[in-house]
Amino acid sequence: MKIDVLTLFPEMFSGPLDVSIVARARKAGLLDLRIHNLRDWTHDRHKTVDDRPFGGGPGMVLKPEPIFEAVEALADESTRVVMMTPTGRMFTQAIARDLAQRQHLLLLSGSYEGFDERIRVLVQDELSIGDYVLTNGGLPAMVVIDAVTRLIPGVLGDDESAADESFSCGALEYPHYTRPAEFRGMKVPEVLLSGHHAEIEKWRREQAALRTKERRPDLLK
Ligand code: 4GS
Repeated sequence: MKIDVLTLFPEMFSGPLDVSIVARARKAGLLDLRIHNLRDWTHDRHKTVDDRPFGGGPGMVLKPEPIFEAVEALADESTRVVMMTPTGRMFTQAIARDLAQRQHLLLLSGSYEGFDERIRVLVQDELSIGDYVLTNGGLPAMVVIDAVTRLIPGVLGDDESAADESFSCGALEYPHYTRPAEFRGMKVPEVLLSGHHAEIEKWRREQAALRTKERRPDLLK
């Protein structure tokens, strides 16, 4: 899969995408990730990407021209162009699964400024990572890249993906324990030490259901 990102802060993207599973996917050639600076599609000496809003008011607005030129250069008919914005639909695991099927994504990260409304004709999808206001769309793009990358076939080992399958079905995870069996007076539930696989399975299912009911009843529609 190929993912292009258009941002005013390409330097933000080094670090999170250079470690762990995403780094491994890139090295294995399963993810071809390219970060582009929006300023590369300006033509003036100052590399201007923004301007004052028509109608007045505070703040600046990202000009349409560099964004149109960049999208025209980076996207074709098969590209899914996705804009990161709090006005988008909420990003979920189901959307991550859908995006992971695509050949090519182009993610647009806004800055502290808004996009000129007319760039919306370029995008197929607008996504928000949650109801809070960030300083720019870099983190939202990285959240999408992270969640999508681990779903690209071949990225997770059999063990890693099997562990996910069993409880990514809309419930919260069951509680996990490792050694020691007693730590500072806190004991691991007896059933987990029993070696009785059917009983363990049943306990985990119950715990997952209980937790989901208590903490995230909205997931149990
Ligand atoms: C989000 C969000 C966001 C909104 C970008 C204010 C700078 C900022 N983008 N999910 N302008 N939450 N964007 O907060 O996607």
